[in-house]
Amino acid sequence: MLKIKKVLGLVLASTMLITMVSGCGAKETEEKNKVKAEKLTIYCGLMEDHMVAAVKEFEKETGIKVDAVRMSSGEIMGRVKAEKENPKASIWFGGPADGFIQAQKDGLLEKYISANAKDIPEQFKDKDGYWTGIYKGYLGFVSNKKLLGEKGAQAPQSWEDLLKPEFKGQVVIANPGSSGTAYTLLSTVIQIMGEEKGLAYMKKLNGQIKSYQKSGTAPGRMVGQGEATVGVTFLHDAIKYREEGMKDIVLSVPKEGTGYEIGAVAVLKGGPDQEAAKKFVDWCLTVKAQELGQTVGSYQFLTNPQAKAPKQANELKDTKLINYNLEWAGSHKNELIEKWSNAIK
Ligand code: S7P
Repeated sequence: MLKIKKVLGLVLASTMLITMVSGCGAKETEEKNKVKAEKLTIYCGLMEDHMVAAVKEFEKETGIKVDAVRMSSGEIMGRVKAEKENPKASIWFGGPADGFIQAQKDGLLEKYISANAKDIPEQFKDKDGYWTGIYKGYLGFVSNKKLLGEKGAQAPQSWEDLLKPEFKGQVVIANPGSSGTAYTLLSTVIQIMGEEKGLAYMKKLNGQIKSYQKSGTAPGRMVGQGEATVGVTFLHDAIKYREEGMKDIVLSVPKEGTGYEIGAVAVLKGGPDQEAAKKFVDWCLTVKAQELGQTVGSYQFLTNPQAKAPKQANELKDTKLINYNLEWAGSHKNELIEKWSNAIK
């Protein structure tokens, strides 16, 4: 009898154990499925290949499924504004912070101070936590060595040089209305020359323009392919094209100094999947995420002091920068673009 009781006791105990273990397994699977079900829609201002690499790594690390669309700054702003009542995306990833400041003023951003933001120096983030900087890039001139040679011209060394007769119809920039890069150009010129002289300069520059492109990355590519002699772009983009084989690319910087971007990330207000969005911001501030760009040819300086800057950025380390007033640039974005548009009519 005692023996039977013992056996029954053992059977009961092992059944309980199995139930507990399989219960744990079910819970784990349920947790996993929950993570798997998490998703995120991102509007991205970075180069396409950088965006793809970031999405792949973030998905791998978190299991969150990401849907990302590459657009220029002005396009992202337009899309987010149009979707204000029914937001489709939850993250704005990359592009100059001027656009983020404008978006914050328009009530389109959600405040989020990531725990990882403690690692990012003050000058690279919004003091109220609406956006956080992930990289820094310098504006400059890109020229085509072969075309310069054919004209007996030198690469521009100042903003005035772009107005030289040899560059008539040979300058390519993007449209400040669509492009964050081109807005950095407009705002830089106005910060250096003052509004009146700056707009007069942009009007003269308009007479030199071959074409206005949608994206600020286009001038480097066009100049590299010999479609135009000079352009204004973020210099790290020109380095990328040169590395990819456009050997005629030469870089130069205006001696008066140049403007720069702080590339940012932010949570969009009222977007779906806010928790996943916060995880994405957390991730963007990590060393690993910041060092990912250089593996696909994105050579900006980085905002996390522990992250290793790409060696290619070394070439730009002595660039003379102006004291770019980002807050002013962002707050006056709509107004300056309208004034520029009227000035070049
Ligand atoms: O990812 C490279 C990069 O230069 O692209 C952004 C650049 O402004 C292009 O966007 P737009 O088309 O709006 O001009 C920069 O933020 C970034 O460094």
